[in-house]
Amino acid sequence: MPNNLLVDGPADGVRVFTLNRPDALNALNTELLGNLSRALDDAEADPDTRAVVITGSQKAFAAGADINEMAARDLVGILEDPRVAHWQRIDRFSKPIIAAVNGFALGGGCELAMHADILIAGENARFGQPEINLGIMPGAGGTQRLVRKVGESLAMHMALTGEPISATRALQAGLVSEICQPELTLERAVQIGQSIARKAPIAVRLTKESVRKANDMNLAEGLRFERHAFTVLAGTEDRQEGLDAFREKRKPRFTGR
Ligand code: CO8
Repeated sequence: MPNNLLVDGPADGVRVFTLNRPDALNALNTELLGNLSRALDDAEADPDTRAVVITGSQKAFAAGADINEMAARDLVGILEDPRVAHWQRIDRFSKPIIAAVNGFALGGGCELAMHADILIAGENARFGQPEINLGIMPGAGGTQRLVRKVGESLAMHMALTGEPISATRALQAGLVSEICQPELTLERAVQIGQSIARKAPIAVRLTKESVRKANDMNLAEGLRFERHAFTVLAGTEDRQEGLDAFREKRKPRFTGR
């Protein structure tokens, strides 16, 4: 059976994961999610990996959870669903994740894209939560992350009608940060990953954590968290290096210390 997750790199600090179930439009079955989750464990442990890119094919980033697999699960099967742990693993990943999305990002595919910290979309991308058409609802963050990203009205529209939105609409709504030609989506995402890979790793880690706290905390708590993180960075060698390099008009050499 072909490997349903291709792993490339790290090259220049970036590892690329390509979802590879072309016959099912990269539908996320338990095996694929498990492979992604283990690949993230490896990337987490590897100091040479500073950012990861998740991508699919030109036709589909991922067309959702695997409907055949889901149909075979009853209530208890869903209650004890092993996929939940895999989604949590993706959510816990401490390094930046960039999604390079072409084609369909539907249901679990849209939810996976929303686990990314930066989302780059090809002009042909379609984002949607069509679960309602199947008599179910989003189950991996599609009602929670979507509303935080695009606001309640559009999130309700998407989740209640199942209608997908275009890349342009996703850009306007703030779901994606950039659109490009489909052939360039992956290249652009890797470029962004490489740019992040050149920064000070502890500063990157704390920045990601701090920005994400904005979803979980009120403003006063979030500002307190940011202040602590900012203070912690004062103890790093990379902070000294960054400030010295600026004043000496040279490029910094960050070591992750
Ligand atoms: N699961 C399994 N197989 C799929 C899926 C899927 N989600 N999507 C497409 N496929 C398969 C098709 O069955 C077809 O297989 P075959 O050739 O053997 O018949 C093949 O991929 C190609 O698909 P189409 O022929 O349908 O291609 P089209 O270009 O005509 O249509 C669409 C593309 C519009 C994307 C269409 O395939 C479609 O509507 N797919 C389903 C989209 C969907 O409803 N997604 C939501 C799934 S539910 C979900 O994601 C819930 C997540 C909950 C997570 C909870 C975790 C704990």
